[in-house]
Amino acid sequence: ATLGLVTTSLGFHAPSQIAAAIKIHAQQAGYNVLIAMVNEDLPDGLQAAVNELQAQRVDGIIINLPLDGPQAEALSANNGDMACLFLDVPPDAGVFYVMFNPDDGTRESVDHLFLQGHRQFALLSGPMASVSARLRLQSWQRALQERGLTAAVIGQGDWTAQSGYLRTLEMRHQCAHFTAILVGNDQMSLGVISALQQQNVAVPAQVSVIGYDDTRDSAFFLPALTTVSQDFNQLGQEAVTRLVSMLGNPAQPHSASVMLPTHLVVRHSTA
Ligand code: IPT
Repeated sequence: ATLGLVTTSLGFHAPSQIAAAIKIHAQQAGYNVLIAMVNEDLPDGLQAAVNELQAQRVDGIIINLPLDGPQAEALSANNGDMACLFLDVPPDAGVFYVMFNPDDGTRESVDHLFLQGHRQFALLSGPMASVSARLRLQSWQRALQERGLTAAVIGQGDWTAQSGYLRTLEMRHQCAHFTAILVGNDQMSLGVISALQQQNVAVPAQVSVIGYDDTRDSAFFLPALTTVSQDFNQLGQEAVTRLVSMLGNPAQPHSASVMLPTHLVVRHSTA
C-alpha cells in the first residue's frame, strides 16, 4: 500500500525532517511513501502534484504546504475520493489535520524574555504567504500586548538564514535599541546571530535570540540556540497513524484532527 506526501521545498530543514519522519513511520505501518514537491510559484502546482500522486494509486495523501482554510477545504472537496490530511493550515480550517499549536511555544518565548527583564522586542517573522508564519507573529504580538508592550520593530524573512542576516541589518538600522529578537524559525536565527556578531553585538549579553523549530543543528549554533521545539518525529507518527486509521474508517474524518504541543528549550542565546 502507498501514501502520498505533497510537500513544500525539502530544501528547508523542517519539511525535510517531517518527510523523513513520515517515511519511517509509514514504513513501520507497511506503507510506501511517494513524495511530490510543489513549486509554490505555479498557480496549479498543488492540484498537479495531487493528480500525479493519484495517477500512481496512492491510498491517501499528507499535505505539508501552508494553505489557508478555504484553499485546504477546496482541495479536500475537489478530491473527495481521496483521504487528505493537512499539516500546515489554520486551526479553524474545516479539514482533517495534525498540526503544531502555534500559541504555546510563542507565548513561553515572550514570557521567558520578559522575566529576564527585556522590554524592547524585535520580531522577525517568516513569509506572510505562510499560515504558520502569520500565526506565530500574531501570537507573539498578543503575548506582548497582554504585558502592555508592542514590538519595537518588525521584519519579515523567507525562512532562510540569508533573509535572517539581511533583515537583522535592516532592523538594527531602523531601531538600534532592541534587546531581544523573536525569530520565526531556526534557519533565520542562524543568519540573525551571524549579522549581530558581525556588528559586534554580543549574543546574548547585548541581544537575546529565540528561534523556532529546534531542528537538529540548533543546539550547535554559537551560542547554542534557545528555541521553540516542534517534535517533527511525533508529527510524522501522528500523521501516518491518523491517515491510516482514516483509510480504514472513512465515515468519521474531521473529528480525528489534533494539535500537538510545542515548548521552549532554553539554551545559551538568551540572558
Ligand atoms: C515550518 C517551519 O517551522 C519553518 O521553519 C519552515 O521550514 C516552514 O515549515 C516551511 O513551510 S513547520 C510547518 C509544519 C508549519
